[in-house]
Amino acid sequence: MKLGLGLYRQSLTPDNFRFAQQCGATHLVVHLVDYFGGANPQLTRGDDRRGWGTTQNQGKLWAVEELVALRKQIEGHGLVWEAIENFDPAHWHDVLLDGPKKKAQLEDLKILIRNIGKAGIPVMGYNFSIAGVWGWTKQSVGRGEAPSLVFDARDVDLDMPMPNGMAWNMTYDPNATEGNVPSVSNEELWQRLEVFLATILPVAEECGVRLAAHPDDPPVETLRGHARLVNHPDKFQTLLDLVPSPASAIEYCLGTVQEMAEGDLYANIDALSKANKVGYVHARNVRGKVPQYKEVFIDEGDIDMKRVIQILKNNNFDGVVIPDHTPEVSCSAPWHAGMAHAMGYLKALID
Ligand SMILES: [Mn+2]
Repeated sequence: MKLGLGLYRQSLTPDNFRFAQQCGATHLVVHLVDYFGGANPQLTRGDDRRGWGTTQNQGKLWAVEELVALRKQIEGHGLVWEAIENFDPAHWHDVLLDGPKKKAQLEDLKILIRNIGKAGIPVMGYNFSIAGVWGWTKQSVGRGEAPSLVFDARDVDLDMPMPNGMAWNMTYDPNATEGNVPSVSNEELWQRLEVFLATILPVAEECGVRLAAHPDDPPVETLRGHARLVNHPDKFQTLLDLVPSPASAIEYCLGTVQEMAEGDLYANIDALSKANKVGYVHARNVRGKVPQYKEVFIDEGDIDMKRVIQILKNNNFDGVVIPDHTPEVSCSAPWHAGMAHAMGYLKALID
Protein backbone atom coordinates (compact mmCIF):
# COMPACT_ATOMS: atom_id res chain seq x y z
CA MET A 1 0.00 0.00 0.00
CA LYS A 2 1.34 3.41 -0.97
CA LEU A 3 0.65 6.91 0.24
CA GLY A 4 -0.23 9.46 -2.42
CA LEU A 5 -1.47 12.99 -2.79
CA GLY A 6 -4.12 14.32 -5.16
CA LEU A 7 -3.22 17.54 -6.97
CA TYR A 8 -5.54 19.79 -8.97
CA ARG A 9 -4.52 21.13 -12.36
CA GLN A 10 -3.40 24.51 -11.13
CA SER A 11 -1.55 22.88 -8.22
CA LEU A 12 0.84 20.94 -10.47
CA THR A 13 3.87 22.98 -9.42
CA PRO A 14 7.40 22.04 -8.34
CA ASP A 15 6.63 23.33 -4.85
CA ASN A 16 3.61 21.04 -4.54
CA PHE A 17 5.60 18.07 -5.87
CA ARG A 18 8.15 18.78 -3.12
CA PHE A 19 5.33 19.21 -0.59
CA ALA A 20 3.94 15.77 -1.49
CA GLN A 21 7.32 14.16 -1.08
CA GLN A 22 8.05 16.00 2.15
CA CYS A 23 4.80 14.64 3.61
CA GLY A 24 5.80 11.09 2.74
CA ALA A 25 3.82 10.59 -0.47
CA THR A 26 5.45 8.48 -3.16
CA HIS A 27 2.61 8.69 -5.70
CA LEU A 28 0.38 11.35 -7.23
CA VAL A 29 -3.20 11.35 -8.41
CA VAL A 30 -3.61 14.20 -10.89
CA HIS A 31 -6.73 16.15 -11.83
CA LEU A 32 -6.42 17.51 -15.36
CA VAL A 33 -9.84 19.19 -15.38
CA ASP A 34 -9.53 22.83 -14.42
CA TYR A 35 -11.94 23.31 -11.53
CA PHE A 36 -10.37 24.06 -8.16
CA GLY A 37 -7.81 26.76 -8.82
CA GLY A 38 -5.62 28.99 -6.75
CA ALA A 39 -3.06 28.43 -4.05
CA ASN A 40 -5.76 27.30 -1.64
CA PRO A 41 -8.08 25.05 -3.66
CA GLN A 42 -11.61 25.03 -2.31
CA LEU A 43 -14.29 22.54 -3.14
CA THR A 44 -17.48 24.46 -2.96
CA ARG A 45 -20.70 23.68 -4.73
CA GLY A 46 -20.18 26.54 -7.14
CA ASP A 47 -22.74 28.70 -8.83
CA ASP A 48 -25.99 26.78 -9.37
CA ARG A 49 -26.19 27.82 -13.01
CA ARG A 50 -22.52 27.42 -13.86
CA GLY A 51 -21.24 24.83 -11.41
CA TRP A 52 -17.47 24.60 -11.00
CA GLY A 53 -16.95 26.71 -14.09
CA THR A 54 -16.96 26.52 -17.85
CA THR A 55 -14.78 24.02 -19.63
CA GLN A 56 -13.35 25.12 -22.94
CA ASN A 57 -11.59 21.95 -23.89
CA GLN A 58 -13.98 20.70 -26.55
CA GLY A 59 -11.94 18.70 -29.04
CA LYS A 60 -8.72 19.25 -27.06
CA LEU A 61 -7.91 15.75 -25.90
CA TRP A 62 -4.97 15.17 -23.55
CA ALA A 63 -2.14 14.37 -25.95
CA VAL A 64 0.54 11.74 -25.33
CA GLU A 65 3.33 14.35 -25.50
CA GLU A 66 1.56 16.54 -22.93
CA LEU A 67 1.06 13.57 -20.57
CA VAL A 68 4.61 12.31 -20.98
CA ALA A 69 6.04 15.78 -20.33
CA LEU A 70 4.08 16.01 -17.08
CA ARG A 71 5.06 12.49 -16.11
CA LYS A 72 8.72 13.36 -16.56
CA GLN A 73 8.28 16.43 -14.41
CA ILE A 74 6.61 14.34 -11.69
CA GLU A 75 9.30 11.65 -11.90
CA GLY A 76 11.95 14.35 -11.79
CA HIS A 77 10.71 15.03 -8.28
CA GLY A 78 10.98 11.40 -7.28
CA LEU A 79 7.25 10.69 -7.51
CA VAL A 80 5.16 8.22 -9.50
CA TRP A 81 2.10 9.31 -11.48
CA GLU A 82 -0.45 6.71 -10.41
CA ALA A 83 -3.74 8.00 -11.74
CA ILE A 84 -5.69 10.71 -13.50
CA GLU A 85 -8.87 11.67 -11.68
CA ASN A 86 -11.96 12.61 -13.73
CA PHE A 87 -12.71 13.10 -17.38
CA ASP A 88 -13.30 16.65 -18.58
CA PRO A 89 -17.04 17.24 -19.17
CA ALA A 90 -15.97 18.75 -22.51
CA HIS A 91 -14.83 15.29 -23.56
CA TRP A 92 -17.85 13.26 -22.48
CA HIS A 93 -20.91 15.40 -21.71
CA ASP A 94 -22.98 13.66 -24.36
CA VAL A 95 -21.90 10.23 -23.11
CA LEU A 96 -23.46 11.21 -19.78
CA LEU A 97 -26.41 13.06 -21.31
CA ASP A 98 -27.00 10.73 -24.27
CA GLY A 99 -26.66 13.74 -26.56
CA PRO A 100 -25.94 14.12 -30.29
CA LYS A 101 -22.13 13.96 -29.89
CA LYS A 102 -22.22 10.70 -27.96
CA LYS A 103 -20.74 8.49 -30.67
CA ALA A 104 -17.95 10.94 -31.45
CA GLN A 105 -17.17 11.41 -27.76
CA LEU A 106 -17.00 7.66 -27.15
CA GLU A 107 -14.39 7.55 -29.93
CA ASP A 108 -12.58 10.45 -28.24
CA LEU A 109 -12.59 8.59 -24.93
CA LYS A 110 -10.98 5.60 -26.65
CA ILE A 111 -8.23 7.91 -27.93
CA LEU A 112 -7.82 9.35 -24.43
CA ILE A 113 -7.46 5.91 -22.88
CA ARG A 114 -4.89 4.96 -25.51
CA ASN A 115 -2.97 8.17 -24.80
CA ILE A 116 -3.07 7.49 -21.07
CA GLY A 117 -1.78 3.97 -21.67
CA LYS A 118 1.02 5.20 -23.94
CA ALA A 119 2.02 7.72 -21.28
CA GLY A 120 2.32 4.89 -18.74
CA ILE A 121 -0.38 6.05 -16.33
CA PRO A 122 -2.01 2.93 -14.87
CA VAL A 123 -5.37 4.23 -13.56
CA MET A 124 -8.11 6.53 -14.84
CA GLY A 125 -10.61 7.59 -12.17
CA TYR A 126 -14.10 8.58 -13.27
CA ASN A 127 -17.47 9.52 -11.82
CA PHE A 128 -20.39 8.61 -14.06
CA SER A 129 -22.85 11.22 -12.87
CA ILE A 130 -25.24 13.72 -14.43
CA ALA A 131 -25.44 16.21 -11.57
CA GLY A 132 -21.96 15.44 -10.24
CA VAL A 133 -20.83 16.64 -6.84
CA TRP A 134 -23.26 19.33 -5.71
CA GLY A 135 -25.21 20.49 -2.70
CA TRP A 136 -22.51 21.18 -0.11
CA THR A 137 -22.10 24.36 1.84
CA LYS A 138 -19.00 25.45 3.69
CA GLN A 139 -19.41 26.20 7.37
CA SER A 140 -17.03 26.72 10.27
CA VAL A 141 -18.26 23.63 12.07
CA GLY A 142 -15.12 21.50 12.07
CA ARG A 143 -12.96 20.90 15.12
CA GLY A 144 -11.61 24.25 16.31
CA GLU A 145 -14.16 25.99 14.07
CA ALA A 146 -12.40 24.71 10.97
CA PRO A 147 -14.22 25.64 7.75
CA SER A 148 -15.63 22.35 6.53
CA LEU A 149 -18.02 20.97 3.93
CA VAL A 150 -21.52 20.26 5.15
CA PHE A 151 -24.42 18.52 3.47
CA ASP A 152 -27.83 19.16 4.92
CA ALA A 153 -30.80 18.28 2.75
CA ARG A 154 -32.95 20.70 4.77
CA ASP A 155 -30.87 23.64 3.51
CA VAL A 156 -30.62 22.75 -0.17
CA ASP A 157 -33.29 22.29 -2.83
CA LEU A 158 -32.08 18.92 -4.05
CA ASP A 159 -34.56 19.06 -6.92
CA MET A 160 -33.26 22.36 -8.28
CA PRO A 161 -33.19 21.71 -12.04
CA MET A 162 -29.90 21.60 -13.93
CA PRO A 163 -29.75 24.11 -16.81
CA ASN A 164 -29.07 23.04 -20.39
CA GLY A 165 -25.38 23.22 -21.21
CA MET A 166 -24.36 21.71 -17.88
CA ALA A 167 -23.14 18.23 -17.02
CA TRP A 168 -21.26 16.92 -14.02
CA ASN A 169 -21.58 20.31 -12.28
CA MET A 170 -19.68 22.14 -15.00
CA THR A 171 -20.80 24.18 -17.98
CA TYR A 172 -19.78 22.87 -21.37
CA ASP A 173 -22.03 25.15 -23.44
CA PRO A 174 -22.60 28.65 -22.04
CA ASN A 175 -24.81 29.45 -25.03
CA ALA A 176 -27.17 26.49 -24.66
CA THR A 177 -30.88 27.17 -25.26
CA GLU A 178 -32.97 28.14 -22.25
CA GLY A 179 -34.40 25.29 -20.26
CA ASN A 180 -33.27 22.39 -18.13
CA VAL A 181 -31.80 18.96 -18.68
CA PRO A 182 -34.72 16.48 -18.61
CA SER A 183 -34.73 14.05 -15.68
CA VAL A 184 -32.72 10.88 -16.12
CA SER A 185 -34.13 7.74 -14.48
CA ASN A 186 -32.17 5.12 -12.63
CA GLU A 187 -32.70 2.54 -15.37
CA GLU A 188 -31.69 4.95 -18.11
CA LEU A 189 -28.50 6.01 -16.27
CA TRP A 190 -27.37 2.39 -15.77
CA GLN A 191 -27.96 1.77 -19.47
CA ARG A 192 -25.79 4.75 -20.36
CA LEU A 193 -23.07 3.47 -18.04
CA GLU A 194 -23.25 0.06 -19.68
CA VAL A 195 -22.71 1.58 -23.13
CA PHE A 196 -19.74 3.56 -21.81
CA LEU A 197 -18.15 0.55 -20.13
CA ALA A 198 -18.80 -1.86 -23.00
CA THR A 199 -17.15 0.61 -25.40
CA ILE A 200 -14.21 1.75 -23.29
CA LEU A 201 -13.21 -1.27 -21.17
CA PRO A 202 -11.91 -3.39 -24.09
CA VAL A 203 -9.62 -0.50 -25.07
CA ALA A 204 -8.53 -0.04 -21.46
CA GLU A 205 -7.69 -3.76 -21.25
CA GLU A 206 -5.61 -3.51 -24.41
CA CYS A 207 -3.71 -0.47 -23.09
CA GLY A 208 -3.12 -1.70 -19.54
CA VAL A 209 -5.22 1.08 -18.01
CA ARG A 210 -7.74 0.47 -15.23
CA LEU A 211 -10.91 2.52 -15.05
CA ALA A 212 -11.80 3.26 -11.44
CA ALA A 213 -15.34 4.40 -10.56
CA HIS A 214 -15.99 6.97 -7.84
CA PRO A 215 -19.35 6.64 -6.03
CA ASP A 216 -21.96 9.42 -6.06
CA ASP A 217 -21.27 12.20 -3.62
CA PRO A 218 -23.65 13.14 -2.02
CA PRO A 219 -25.12 9.61 -2.15
CA VAL A 220 -28.78 10.66 -2.23
CA GLU A 221 -31.50 8.96 -4.31
CA THR A 222 -31.79 11.72 -6.90
CA LEU A 223 -30.05 15.07 -7.32
CA ARG A 224 -31.34 17.95 -9.45
CA GLY A 225 -33.89 15.56 -10.90
CA HIS A 226 -31.36 12.91 -11.95
CA ALA A 227 -30.78 9.42 -10.65
CA ARG A 228 -27.58 8.65 -8.73
CA LEU A 229 -25.66 5.57 -9.74
CA VAL A 230 -23.55 4.27 -6.84
CA ASN A 231 -25.32 5.48 -3.69
CA HIS A 232 -25.23 2.15 -1.79
CA PRO A 233 -22.06 0.08 -1.24
CA ASP A 234 -23.62 -2.96 -2.96
CA LYS A 235 -23.88 -0.96 -6.18
CA PHE A 236 -20.09 -1.12 -6.65
CA GLN A 237 -20.54 -4.82 -7.40
CA THR A 238 -23.52 -4.06 -9.64
CA LEU A 239 -21.24 -1.74 -11.59
CA LEU A 240 -18.44 -4.30 -11.80
CA ASP A 241 -20.87 -7.02 -12.93
CA LEU A 242 -22.43 -4.82 -15.61
CA VAL A 243 -19.48 -5.32 -17.95
CA PRO A 244 -17.01 -7.72 -16.32
CA SER A 245 -13.40 -6.85 -17.08
CA PRO A 246 -10.04 -6.93 -15.32
CA ALA A 247 -9.78 -3.26 -16.32
CA SER A 248 -12.86 -2.30 -14.30
CA ALA A 249 -12.21 -1.17 -10.74
CA ILE A 250 -13.36 1.18 -7.99
CA GLU A 251 -12.06 4.54 -6.85
CA TYR A 252 -13.01 3.75 -3.28
CA CYS A 253 -14.10 6.94 -1.53
CA LEU A 254 -14.36 6.14 2.17
CA GLY A 255 -16.15 9.39 3.00
CA THR A 256 -18.82 8.90 0.36
CA VAL A 257 -19.47 5.29 1.39
CA GLN A 258 -19.75 6.29 5.05
CA GLU A 259 -22.27 8.99 4.05
CA MET A 260 -24.54 6.37 2.44
CA ALA A 261 -27.78 5.72 4.28
CA GLU A 262 -27.19 1.96 4.41
CA GLY A 263 -24.45 -0.60 4.13
CA ASP A 264 -21.32 -1.78 5.90
CA LEU A 265 -18.20 0.06 4.76
CA TYR A 266 -15.78 -2.46 6.33
CA ALA A 267 -17.38 -5.58 4.83
CA ASN A 268 -17.62 -3.79 1.49
CA ILE A 269 -14.00 -2.64 1.23
CA ASP A 270 -12.88 -6.03 2.55
CA ALA A 271 -14.71 -7.87 -0.25
CA LEU A 272 -13.63 -5.46 -2.98
CA SER A 273 -9.99 -5.31 -1.96
CA LYS A 274 -9.88 -9.11 -1.58
CA ALA A 275 -11.15 -9.37 -5.15
CA ASN A 276 -8.48 -6.87 -6.30
CA LYS A 277 -11.12 -4.41 -7.44
CA VAL A 278 -9.91 -1.32 -5.60
CA GLY A 279 -8.06 1.00 -7.99
CA TYR A 280 -7.15 3.57 -5.37
CA VAL A 281 -8.58 4.95 -2.15
CA HIS A 282 -9.89 8.38 -1.13
CA ALA A 283 -9.39 8.69 2.62
CA ARG A 284 -11.69 11.24 4.22
CA ASN A 285 -13.62 11.11 7.46
CA VAL A 286 -17.19 12.30 7.99
CA ARG A 287 -19.77 12.51 10.72
CA GLY A 288 -23.36 11.65 9.90
CA LYS A 289 -25.09 10.19 6.86
CA VAL A 290 -27.41 11.49 4.19
CA PRO A 291 -29.51 13.57 4.60
CA GLN A 292 -27.13 15.29 7.05
CA TYR A 293 -23.39 14.93 7.33
CA LYS A 294 -20.26 17.00 7.63
CA GLU A 295 -16.65 16.41 6.71
CA VAL A 296 -14.25 16.22 9.64
CA PHE A 297 -10.54 15.69 10.21
CA ILE A 298 -9.28 12.23 9.36
CA ASP A 299 -8.57 11.30 12.99
CA GLU A 300 -12.15 11.88 14.14
CA GLY A 301 -15.53 11.09 12.65
CA ASP A 302 -17.48 7.91 12.07
CA ILE A 303 -14.89 5.92 10.11
CA ASP A 304 -12.36 3.84 12.01
CA MET A 305 -9.42 4.57 9.70
CA LYS A 306 -7.13 2.17 11.51
CA ARG A 307 -9.58 -0.65 10.84
CA VAL A 308 -9.82 0.29 7.16
CA ILE A 309 -6.05 0.37 6.67
CA GLN A 310 -5.76 -2.96 8.50
CA ILE A 311 -8.32 -4.53 6.15
CA LEU A 312 -6.44 -3.22 3.11
CA LYS A 313 -3.19 -4.51 4.54
CA ASN A 314 -4.66 -7.95 5.29
CA ASN A 315 -5.81 -8.17 1.68
CA ASN A 316 -2.39 -7.11 0.33
CA PHE A 317 -3.80 -4.00 -1.28
CA ASP A 318 -0.96 -2.67 -3.40
CA GLY A 319 -2.54 0.56 -4.64
CA VAL A 320 -2.45 4.15 -3.50
CA VAL A 321 -4.30 5.85 -0.65
CA ILE A 322 -4.71 9.62 -0.88
CA PRO A 323 -6.38 12.12 1.41
CA ASP A 324 -9.64 13.18 -0.31
CA HIS A 325 -10.37 16.60 1.08
CA THR A 326 -10.09 17.90 4.61
CA PRO A 327 -11.41 20.76 6.70
CA GLU A 328 -9.28 23.89 6.33
CA VAL A 329 -6.64 24.56 8.93
CA SER A 330 -6.48 28.17 10.17
CA CYS A 331 -3.10 29.39 8.90
CA SER A 332 -1.64 30.95 5.78
CA ALA A 333 -1.79 27.61 3.92
CA PRO A 334 -5.17 26.10 4.90
CA TRP A 335 -5.27 23.43 2.17
CA HIS A 336 -1.66 22.35 2.61
CA ALA A 337 -1.91 22.15 6.38
CA GLY A 338 -5.05 20.01 6.10
CA MET A 339 -3.36 17.69 3.61
CA ALA A 340 -0.16 17.46 5.66
CA HIS A 341 -2.17 16.48 8.73
CA ALA A 342 -4.12 13.82 6.80
CA MET A 343 -0.98 12.41 5.15
CA GLY A 344 0.88 12.23 8.44
CA TYR A 345 -2.00 10.35 10.02
CA LEU A 346 -2.32 7.95 7.08
CA LYS A 347 1.40 7.36 6.90
CA ALA A 348 1.50 6.41 10.56
CA LEU A 349 -1.36 3.95 10.07
CA ILE A 350 0.23 2.44 6.97
CA ASP A 351 3.64 2.13 8.66
MN1 LIG B 1 -13.94 11.12 -2.98
